[in-house]
Amino acid sequence: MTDLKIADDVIAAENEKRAEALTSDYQALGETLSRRGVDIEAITSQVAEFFVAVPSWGVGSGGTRFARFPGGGEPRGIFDKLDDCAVIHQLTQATPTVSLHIPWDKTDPKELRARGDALGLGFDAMNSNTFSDALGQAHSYKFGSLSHTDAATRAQAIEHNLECIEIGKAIGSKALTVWIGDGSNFPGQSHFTRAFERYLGSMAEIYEALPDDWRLFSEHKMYEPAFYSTVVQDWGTNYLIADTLGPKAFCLVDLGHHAPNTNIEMIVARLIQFGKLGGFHFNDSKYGDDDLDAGAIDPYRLFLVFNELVDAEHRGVEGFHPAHMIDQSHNVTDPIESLISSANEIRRAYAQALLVDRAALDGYQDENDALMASETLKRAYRTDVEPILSEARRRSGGAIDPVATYRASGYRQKVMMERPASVSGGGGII
Ligand code: LRH
Ligand code: MN
Ligand code: MN
Repeated sequence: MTDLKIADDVIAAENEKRAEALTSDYQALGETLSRRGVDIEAITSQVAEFFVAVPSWGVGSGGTRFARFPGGGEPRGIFDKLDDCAVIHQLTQATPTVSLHIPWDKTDPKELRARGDALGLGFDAMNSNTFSDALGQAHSYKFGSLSHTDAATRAQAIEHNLECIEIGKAIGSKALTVWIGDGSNFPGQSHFTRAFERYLGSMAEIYEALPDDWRLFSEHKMYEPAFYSTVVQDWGTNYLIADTLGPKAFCLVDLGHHAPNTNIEMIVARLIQFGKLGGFHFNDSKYGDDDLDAGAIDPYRLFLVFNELVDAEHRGVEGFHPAHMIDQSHNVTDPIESLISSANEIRRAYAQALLVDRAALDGYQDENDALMASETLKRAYRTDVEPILSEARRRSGGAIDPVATYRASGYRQKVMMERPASVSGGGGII
């Protein structure tokens, strides 16, 4: 029996208000799509089966390096975070798993699993943290972790990743994501080749310890916290890592980790072509690793990424099952609302990509009809698929309008009474 955070009758009452309008919008969209030869029911079922993991670290207010302005009812620890994640899933029916970050979420794995089970939540990729020092650790990561010049520091960072695998095994995770902050701030500070050799050596040890049914994701990022060079700076380096380590190693693409204007969908296509796309950290950005809500800035780019994913699905690319995860930081919104909205935007991009007429597109590409090829994508993108998203949620027991239902439930007000106000101040997390 799942421990529901929002009373069923609140969802039912909110859905009741919107049911008639949804029925009529869904029917109208069904007719439009049927004229295009698309069966709305097939799309709705695919959308209902599409899931994305929420990051445990996303349900609290993030902050910037200047300040953190906590909201009310901030989670006090991992169990409060899981409660908040359960709310997001209950209303969206799109986020049945949580991605944990260790040591931030470190606690007895048995309790983690039990709480996850009680809330109807599973666990997606584990994330290690060797980009900040944990209390009492012997060696500092100030000058790097897996690529550090000092062998003892590297050993400590490797050991931490092995611990993440052990925790993950106990809670049913099947992947480890490794993002390191290693790099340099000054030309000459670090030897590019030697630093990368040391990184590869450390990663090989982590790879060795990986269970056979696990995947190892390396996540690249162009800069920050290192501002001159970063050891795993782009998808090319990331591909080299995955290729060097072996078949269980894959590249993770965080949408915010590229130079502005980078053609991310093309990177996605390349990684798919060479069997090394591991998964995503979805978010949006305007300038850098802004960690804004998915689809908030450039929803067309999100659609174009999904266009590549659906194209791969359509072609039946072997072994293609990327992990879908969100990685965001919320400073001015209620994090639960932001994550609800992002889960919906991600499903929206998926639904729109499913509407692309692939046979027509193939033809236009072969005939070099640039305008009609572009129009084919635009036609799918311009389709308002909201009735499909709402209907998929409704059929799975979620909310037709999840943000409105969340507000009507009074969940935030309730946890504000239970959870003491957390401290604001300078220096956020990521
Ligand atoms: C680094 C990053 C990485 C971390 C997370 C907190 O910028 O994207 O995925 O684990 O942020
Ligand atoms: Mn990330
Ligand atoms: Mn990031």
